[in-house]
Amino acid sequence: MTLFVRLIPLLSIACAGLAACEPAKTPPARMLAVAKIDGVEISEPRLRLPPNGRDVTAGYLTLTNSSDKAQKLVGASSPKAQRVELHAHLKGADGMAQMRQVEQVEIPAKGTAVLAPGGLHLMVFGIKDPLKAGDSFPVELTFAGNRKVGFAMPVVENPSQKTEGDTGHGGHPH
Ligand SMILES: [Cu+2]
Repeated sequence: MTLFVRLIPLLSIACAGLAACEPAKTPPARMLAVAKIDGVEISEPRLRLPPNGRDVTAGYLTLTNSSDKAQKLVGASSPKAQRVELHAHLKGADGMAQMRQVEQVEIPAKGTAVLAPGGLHLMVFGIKDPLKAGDSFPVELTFAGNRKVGFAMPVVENPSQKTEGDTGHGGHPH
């Protein structure tokens, strides 16, 4: 009982100390998960504003797998687009990077898959309504086992007025 009474003031001091440090421990907002499925967190989603007059663009995000088994992203869709494909930039026989559709993106156990400019990306075709920066674009990802998760991708400015593939030497198979 005596011990218990003595501990209280010590704990109070410790808690006050932690609270003071809290702002520095807050993770950057960009890493906050917007959705989670089977141990995979989706963060940093963004859709590049389509270049002028186009209805095609690329979307990016980060997939963080906290589970102890690999997970596979196998597809994507949006009610606001005709179709969404998984794409990668792969080196062709001529050594030039070309954009290609891929069947799946693996997120290793306790690992990360980053979809970013010049690499893996979501390719969005046939966008139905004109977009502007700041809009929310709904996307649904499908993981192996037909597990689906939906979230919104913020539409971001595209200073280059290009989309993936414009510099990829005609890599689009369609
Ligand atoms: Cu692409």
